[in-house]
Amino acid sequence: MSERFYVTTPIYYPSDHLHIGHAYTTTVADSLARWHRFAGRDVYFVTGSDEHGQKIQRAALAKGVSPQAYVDEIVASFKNLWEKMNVRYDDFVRTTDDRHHRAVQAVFQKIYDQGDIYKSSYEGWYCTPCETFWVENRLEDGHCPDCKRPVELVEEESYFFRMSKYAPRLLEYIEEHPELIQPETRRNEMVNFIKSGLEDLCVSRTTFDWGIPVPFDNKHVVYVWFDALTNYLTALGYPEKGELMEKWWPADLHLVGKEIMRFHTIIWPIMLMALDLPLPKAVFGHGWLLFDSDKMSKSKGNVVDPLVLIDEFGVDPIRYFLMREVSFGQDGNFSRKALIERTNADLANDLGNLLNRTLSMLDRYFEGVVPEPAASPNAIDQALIDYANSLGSAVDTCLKEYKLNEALVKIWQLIGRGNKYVDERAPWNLAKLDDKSELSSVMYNLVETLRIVALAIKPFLPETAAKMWSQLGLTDLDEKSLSDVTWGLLPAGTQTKKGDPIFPRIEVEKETPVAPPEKKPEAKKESAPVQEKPEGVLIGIDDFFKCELVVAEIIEAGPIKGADKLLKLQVDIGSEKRQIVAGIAQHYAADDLVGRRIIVVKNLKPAKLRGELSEGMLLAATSPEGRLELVSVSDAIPAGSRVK
Ligand code: ME8
Repeated sequence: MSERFYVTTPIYYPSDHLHIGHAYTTTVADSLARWHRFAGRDVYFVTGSDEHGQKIQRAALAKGVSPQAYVDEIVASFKNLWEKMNVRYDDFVRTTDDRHHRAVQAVFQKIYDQGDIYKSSYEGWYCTPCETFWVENRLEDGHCPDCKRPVELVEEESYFFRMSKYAPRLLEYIEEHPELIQPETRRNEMVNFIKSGLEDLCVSRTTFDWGIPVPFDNKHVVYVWFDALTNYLTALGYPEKGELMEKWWPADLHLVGKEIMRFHTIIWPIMLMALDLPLPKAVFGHGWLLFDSDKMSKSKGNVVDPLVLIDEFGVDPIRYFLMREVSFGQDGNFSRKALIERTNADLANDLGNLLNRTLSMLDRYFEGVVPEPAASPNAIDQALIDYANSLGSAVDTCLKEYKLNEALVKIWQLIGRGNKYVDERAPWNLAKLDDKSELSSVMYNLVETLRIVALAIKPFLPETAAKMWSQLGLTDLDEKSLSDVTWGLLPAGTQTKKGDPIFPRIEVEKETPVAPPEKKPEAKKESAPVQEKPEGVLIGIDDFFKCELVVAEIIEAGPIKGADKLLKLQVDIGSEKRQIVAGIAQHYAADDLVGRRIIVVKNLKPAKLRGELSEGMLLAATSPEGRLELVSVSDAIPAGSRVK
C-alpha cells in the first residue's frame, strides 16, 4: 500500500434523509481514513451529495419547492449527521457546485471531441429510483432487476457513450488488476456482466431539465450517473491538472454498496479510459445492512434513522455495532436487540468493566497513581505484553484488507486477555503480601493494556478513546500515532482519574413473550416419569453448548405469598435483568442472597410459577443430608460471563 490514501464514499441522493445504511458506508470510510492517518499515511477522504436527476426533480415537485431549495435542506441534514457521527471528511462535493459543473462539462466535451460520444435516439426502459437505463432482456417480469420496481418507457433524442468499444480493454485490465473489484465474488459478477455484452450508454436526457447542460447542446442535460461519478475528480480540481490531481489521482478506494458496483466498475473505469486517466486502485462493494433480515425501505416503514439511535445510545455504540457486527463485504442485519446486546456485552461488560475495575483497584492500592512495573514479567505477564505489542501491526494488516470486523475482534481479544489477566493474577491476593512489587507490576500492566486499547480503538471510536484517555490521566491523544501502540510507554507516576462507567449497561425491554402454556400431554396408559434423566448417555459438546450458562448477580430476593418453598429473585445477567423463581426458600434467607454471583441457565423457556414469571433457572447441588447449595463464583467474574 502506498503511503497515501484517497478514499471516497458514494455521493448520496438527497431525495430523502439518510438512514443507517448510508451511515454504515460512511462510518467505515471514516474509520479507514482515521486509521491510515493514525498510521502516519497521508489521507484524503471525500464524500458528497448527488443532487441532479429525475428522481430529485420529482421529489421537489411533489413537495412544491424548487429542486435547489429541496436539496439545500436535505444536504444540510447530511452534513449534520456526519458531524454527529464524528465523520471527518476532507471535502464534500455537491453536484450543484460550480466546480462540479465545470468538471462534468469538461469530461463530456473531451469524450465527445474524440468521437466517443455520438447523438442518436433512445427508446427503452428507465428505472427512476435507480436512475438506470435497462434493455428489455435484462428486465425481470417488466421490473427493474435491481430494485424490483416498475420501469418506465422512455423515447427521446440522446447522446450515447461508446462503452462497447472499451469492453475488451476493460476485461483485460480486470484480468491484470484483479484487486480493482473487491470482494472477489463481485468481480465474477461484473466480469460476467461485461461478457454478456455491453451496450453503448445513453448519457443525456431531454425530458426534464434538473441537471448539468451538455456543453454544446443546451436541450440536453447530462445523465445523472455520468454527472455523479465525475465527483471523484471534482474533489481534486479537475479539469485543472493541479497539485491535488497530481497528488491524489488515482483514488485508492471507492467504497460503495454492492448495488452500485456496475456503475463504479464498468461505466466509471471506461469513462476514465476515455479520459486517458489511470483507474482507481480498488472499488470495494460491501453488502447490505438489512433490518430484521429484511431490506430497508420507506414503503415497508423499517428505515432506521441514525440520529434517533445516536440520541438514545450515543455515537460510539452505533459506530461499533456497524463495524463489528457485519463481516465486511457480506450482508448483515441491524436490529435494536442486536445493537443493545453488542453494546452490553462488548462495550459495557468487556471494555467498560476492564477500565472500571482496573482504575478502582488502582485507587484502592495506589491512590490512583500508576506504579513502577517493579517485578520482572512472569509467563502470564509476557503473554499479555507480547499480544499487546503485536496488536498495532495486526490491525493495520486487517485494515489494508478492509477487514474491519476482524480488526475489532483483535482489539477485543486484548480486552478479553486483560480481563482474564485480572482473574489470573488476582491483585486482591497480591495486595495482602508485604512485598508490593508484584502488585505494582500487575497494576502497571493493566493500565498499560488500557492505554494500548484506547489508542487502537481511537480511529473506530474516537469519543470512547478520548474518555478513556482522560480517565487514564493521559494528555495529547491527538498527537499519538500507531508507533505509540508499543508496550511500556505509559509513564509510571501518572495520576489516573476514575470516572463514571463509559458505557452504562442498557436495560433491555422484555421482548421475549412468555411461552404459551404447554399442551397437556395425552394421558398415557402407564405412568411415566415427568422428566427422564438421561444418565449414562453421552452428549456431544454441541449439545452442551445449547445450554447457555451465565453468571448472574442477585440484586433482590423476596418471598412469594402462599409458596413457602419459593423465592422470587431479580438477577442481573449482564445484558439484562431477569426474574427467576427458585425453590430455595427453605435453604436460604432472602437477605443473604443479595450480591451473590450464581450460575443460571439463560435460554430456558420462560414459565409461570404461582403466577410469577420465571425466566431462567439457577444451578444448585444437594448434599447427602438434603442441604441445597447454590453454585456460585467470586466477585471477580462479572455478571453476564458465559460459563463453559
Ligand atoms: O446510489 N446497506 O445514492 P444512494 C448498506 N447517488 N449500505 C447502504 C444501504 C443499506 N441498506 N442503503 C444505502 C446512490 N447504502 C448514488 C451514488 S456515487 C457516484 C452515486 C449506502 O443515496 C451504500 O453505500 O442511493 C449504497 O451504495 C449507497 O448508500 C446508495 O446511496
